[in-house]
Amino acid sequence: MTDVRHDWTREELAALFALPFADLIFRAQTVHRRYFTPNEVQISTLLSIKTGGCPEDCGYCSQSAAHETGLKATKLMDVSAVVADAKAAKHAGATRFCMGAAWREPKDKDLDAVCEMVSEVKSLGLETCVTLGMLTLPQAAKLKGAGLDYYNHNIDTSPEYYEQIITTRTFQDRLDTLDAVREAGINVCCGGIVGMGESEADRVGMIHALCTLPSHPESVPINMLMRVEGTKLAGAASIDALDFVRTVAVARISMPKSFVRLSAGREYMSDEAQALCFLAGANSIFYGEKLLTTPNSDAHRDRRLLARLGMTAMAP
Ligand code: SAM
Ligand code: DTB
Ligand code: SF4
Repeated sequence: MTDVRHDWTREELAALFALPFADLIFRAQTVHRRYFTPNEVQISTLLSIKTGGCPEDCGYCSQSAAHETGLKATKLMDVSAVVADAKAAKHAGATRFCMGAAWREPKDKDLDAVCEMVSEVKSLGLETCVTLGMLTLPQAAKLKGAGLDYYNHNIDTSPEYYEQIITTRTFQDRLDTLDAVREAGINVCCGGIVGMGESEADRVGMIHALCTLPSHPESVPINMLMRVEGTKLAGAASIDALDFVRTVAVARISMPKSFVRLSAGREYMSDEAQALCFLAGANSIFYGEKLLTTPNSDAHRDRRLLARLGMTAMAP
């Protein structure tokens, strides 16, 4: 019997969260080794190609126009500048280049420019990923035509907690975009954030929404909230690192073939906490000094950490 299932119940996932820590990690590591080469990590680099001034009101985000964060809004970058950054990322060891834009959805003219970026970055031999907000099927098809490998669009949290975080688009809107991306034949990168004041039941609900999708996302980013001054969630209580590790483990067990990405928040984590995340089945990270607008764990520290753990970067 395969353990890739789409019929997980919330009760089953809650029971995983409640396991003694070592039992949970043992299970996650066992599943991980069934589907992946152990000790290998996929490395992506992020670039914000259009920063700030976003009309959405996501409570965590430095880029929402609803927040006074002191972030300077920029126009869409030139294709040549993006390509220069992608070359540098490749040189530093990334195999995937992820471009993010602070839009509710892309306008046609902007989408044309992003398609050009995608095909240029792809021609460097990098995998491509973009996150541009909501998409229609024709827009997704256009990106696919340009050679896009992955589209990132997170559900962010459980369906129940969602309205506490975002009011300008619905959970269903997110699912509709994911459907369009899937139908266009693009790999789906979809996960969420922990540390936004959600309950454990909400973490169960978030993983449940992901692992009961008709196809599991190929990539599942688990972000720890980056608390940004001026955002609605600036004062959120920090979460227990072990609860974060548990979320990674439950994602690994419930979506065995997906890359689980240890995303935002590594900056806040000790090397030991990150090592536990890898042990729990995380096998993808963002590499580079910045995420989109907030600091990332620095590249020097990452190289040292991977070396200390005997881990290597995955070949493209
Ligand atoms: N505007 C697009 C959208 O929201 O679909 C793309 C960019 S958006 C920054 C991509 C994802 O990054 C969000 O869905 C959220 O999950 C994550 N993110 C944004 N700000 C974050 C923060 N402060 N801490 C952790 N994750 C964050
Ligand atoms: C995802 O899940 N995490 C990345 C990526 N997808 C686009 C973004 C993290 C952003 C963290 C906050 C910032 O740097 O603005
Ligand atoms: Fe805009 Fe994306 Fe930030 Fe939401 S997460 S405010 S959609 S940039």
